[in-house]
Amino acid sequence: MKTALVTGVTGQDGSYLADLLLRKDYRVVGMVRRLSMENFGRIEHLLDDIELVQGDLLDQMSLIDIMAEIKPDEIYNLAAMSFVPTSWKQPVLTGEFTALGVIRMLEALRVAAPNARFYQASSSEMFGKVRETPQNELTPFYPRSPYGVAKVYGHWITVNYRESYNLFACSGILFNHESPRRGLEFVTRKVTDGVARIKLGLQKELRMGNIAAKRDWGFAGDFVEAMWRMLQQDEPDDYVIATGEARSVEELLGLAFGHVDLDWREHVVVDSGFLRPAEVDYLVGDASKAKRILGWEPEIGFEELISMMVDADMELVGRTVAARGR
Ligand code: NAP
Ligand code: G4F
Repeated sequence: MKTALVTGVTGQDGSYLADLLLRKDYRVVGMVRRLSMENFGRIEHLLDDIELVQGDLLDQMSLIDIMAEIKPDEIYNLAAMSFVPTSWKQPVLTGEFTALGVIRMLEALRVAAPNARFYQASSSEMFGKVRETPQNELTPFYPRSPYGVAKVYGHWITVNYRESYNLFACSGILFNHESPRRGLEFVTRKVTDGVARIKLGLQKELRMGNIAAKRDWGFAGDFVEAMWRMLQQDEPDDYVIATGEARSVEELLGLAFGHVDLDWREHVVVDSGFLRPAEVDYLVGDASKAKRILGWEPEIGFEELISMMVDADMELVGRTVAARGR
């Protein structure tokens, strides 16, 4: 039985990856940071099947101790401060978590688990003000946020440790991926939750930022499969993971409101408070290397993804409404 260590197991991707690794009969150890109250909402269904250890990307010794103790075969470094707007409000902390956190993980691996295979959660946000379209593994980076800059550091330090110490370290450059487990502040979930609240009478309007922005949106459940496949290859490498199709936030609004027979124009208010100091206008990925080498392709398309998310939020918000009525 292989042992996998997953940082960020309480997050969207961590929870889907833990589901997948359990299906593949791994021993799954999730690293969680100490909070005054547990936030196990996304992994509640897994708590009997996974082990949890306490550690923090800010604390080097905790990472070394965990790796020495559990002796992982595979390490998936998903933990990060992942919300782009917060990276302007807390740029130093973002650098500590999202950039230096990666080298702390790699240093721990180097001293305590040098034979473990390592996955780094890199991001299409590194392409930022894009140099070419679509973006592939050779496209130069031009990050547009403190988050994107931190991810560029995490990406290159992973490549550097692979080349310096001959580690099996891979970096997945993942384009946006979403699900019913997505955090409420990200645009897809903000919209699907907003649609459910409007449809069920809990709110009237939805305040949005730049609705012209375009993203290449896939399903998180498909994307964690690509992470796993990267660590099963003979050689470590870096891969772009994307659907190859870009949609605008406006198209997202049309689909999500339309799914419950609402017209988004009657409810959406553009609010300059949600605009970013520097925007990433248009991202679309070329995942042909992942298709060729990993045999990976997305299964769930954008329409199906948004319908799934609206349906899930209708059910969730519906339960809140019913509980209030009791
Ligand atoms: P998420 O839902 O925001 O989850 C982030 C996870 O990191 C949470 O489990 C969080 O723990 C943990 N974390 C944050 N700071 C930590 C620290 N100092 N020590 C230990 N754990 C810490 O993010 P996600 O969407 O699952 O994304 C997973 C990774 O992929 C992130 O690195 C993200 O930047 C990257 N990524 C995501 C996408 C995407 O579209 N989703 C695309 C490209 C790359 P708490 O629960 O305690 O807060
Ligand atoms: O959903 P978002 O906040 O995601 P963003 O900034 O693309 O970042 C996500 O994907 C990255 C991969 O490229 C990850 F690395 C990162 O961790 C995160 O998961 O915003 C998407 C777009 C942006 O252009 C934003 O300006 O939607 C636009 N948008 C328009 N109105 C909005 C809103 N975004 C948010 N969050 N809220 C709005 O009201």
